[in-house]
Amino acid sequence: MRNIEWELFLAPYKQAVEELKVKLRGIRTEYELEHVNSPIEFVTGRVKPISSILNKAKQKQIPIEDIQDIAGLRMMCQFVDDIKYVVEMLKRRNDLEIIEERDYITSKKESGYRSYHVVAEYPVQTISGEKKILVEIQIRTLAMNFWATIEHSLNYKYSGNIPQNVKERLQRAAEAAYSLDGEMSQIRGEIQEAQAIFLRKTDAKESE
Ligand code: 0O2
Repeated sequence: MRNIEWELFLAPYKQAVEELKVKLRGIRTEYELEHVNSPIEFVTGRVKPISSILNKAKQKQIPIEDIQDIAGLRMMCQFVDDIKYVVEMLKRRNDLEIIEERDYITSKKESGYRSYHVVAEYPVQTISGEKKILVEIQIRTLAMNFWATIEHSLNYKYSGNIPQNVKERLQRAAEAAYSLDGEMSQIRGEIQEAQAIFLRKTDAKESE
């Protein structure tokens, strides 16, 4: 594909990512306005780079239109239990339709990776009408995100061939992150109470 063709192909994906970043970040804002602890800590989004699209299509022997994560969003939660809640919230939305779910929390990947993935159809309004495109939303805890970000950069460094000893350390680190999530869940009430006090103090200061 020529540059202009890529631009045209990627335009609706870019639009979807931009729209969904605003919409999903808006959920957190609503919680903040209501002074209720948000199940969403932060949201990021990106359009897959062309080289990664080509690699994935080649590796999976599929046309590029079938790649499910050209438009990708990530929703980070403080607690593991928030993930289910966020997924249910996404299911109730009428601006997207979830067509697939992958639970890598109950069944972690061999690497140690944990996250909950949903693939959704999202309608983008274009000058030639509505275009339904696929978006992948990854929902994970802050600890899972920390691990995945580091493992992703190591994978990049070693071009997908991470040395065995580093792989094993990463698997152990993934378990440590999961156990951290477990510990934090045990004291969820305490943490949220402290955060509510902190929020009230910040609000009071701002209105002085
Ligand atoms: P990037 O750079 O994040 O875009 P497959 O890639 O075949 O395993 P599939 O069917 O495409 O899987 O979809 P899946 O498994 O739902 O999601 C793939 C994406 O999940 C990856 O995208 C990563 O974002 C994330 N992911 C999956 N496994 C791992 C892992 O072991 N480590 C890390 N750090 N992330 C993982 P891409 O295209 O690989 O990369």
